[in-house]
Order: sequence, then structure tokens, then C-alpha cells
Amino acid sequence: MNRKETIMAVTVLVFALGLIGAIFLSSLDKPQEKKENTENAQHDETNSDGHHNSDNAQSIGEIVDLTNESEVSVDIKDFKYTKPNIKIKKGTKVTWTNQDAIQHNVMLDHGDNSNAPHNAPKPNEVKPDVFAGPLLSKGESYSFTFNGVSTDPYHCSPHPYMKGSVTVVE
Ligand SMILES: [Cu+2]
Repeated sequence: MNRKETIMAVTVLVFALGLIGAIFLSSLDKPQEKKENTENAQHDETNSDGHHNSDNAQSIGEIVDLTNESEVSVDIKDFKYTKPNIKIKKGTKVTWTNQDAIQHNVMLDHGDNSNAPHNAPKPNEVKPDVFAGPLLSKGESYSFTFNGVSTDPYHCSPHPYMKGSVTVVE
């Protein structure tokens, strides 16, 4: 073999090894793919089986029925409302208490800029008939009494991705 032939032979050999390697790897991949597919299928079954989730229920999330309670408390902890979606009877007082070191509030959603951080009402701007609370430091609370039948989606002014809702029924 001259030098050229040797290089050619080595090239062919390397190519062949690469091909065998690729086939070997793809055969290894196949069982994994099958496993994933099975898992997906199982997920699909679970979804189609049980929960009759309407679009509305999915977007709001699970609603905790508190229509038997005359007063309701919701903690704010780890940038979340601990009971984000509640159902209450008309006339129920709901109290939010902040457990985080950082300030949070609760405020009815309001069309424009509802996804941008914005100012919370100052304590002297808070009105008893408007669902918009001031910034709460750790341990502070804000209460609002829901006197109308409605569904009130709310959020935190500095962190609008913190979301909750109050559904008020007769
Ligand atoms: Cu917040």
C-alpha cells in the first residue's frame, strides 16, 4: 500500500466505524422513545379520564369552596396566595396576611397594564368599597368584605404574576 491507499483505507474504516456506531446508538435510543411514548399515553389517559376541566376552570385553577365560612383568611407566602381561588358567600370578610419579608398586596384586576408592576394604593387611599389593598409588610393584613355577587380576579401590584380570584355567590 502506498501512502494514498493507506489514507483511503483508514478513511473508509473510520466512516464504517462511525456508521456502525450511529446504528448502535439509534438502536439504544429506540427503547427510550418507546418508554416516553408510553408515559405520554398514560398522561393522556389520566387527562381524558377524570377531570372535566372546562377552559374557565383551567385558567382560574382549583377553587376552594369556603361558602360555609363567615370569615376567611388567606396567607401570602413565598410570592403566592395560599388559597389562590376561593368561593365565598356574599357578605363574607376576607383577610389577607403577608408572611413574606417582601411587601405584597391584593388588588382587583384592572384592564390596562395589569401585567406590569404598578403602584399599590397608599394606606390613606384605601376605600372600604374598592377591592384594592395597600402594600403589606410582614405580618400585616388587609380585609375586604365582598357585598356583591361577582367573580373578582386579583393580583399583587409589584408582582402582577401573583394571581388569585374571589368568586362571590348568594
Ligand atoms: Cu407581591
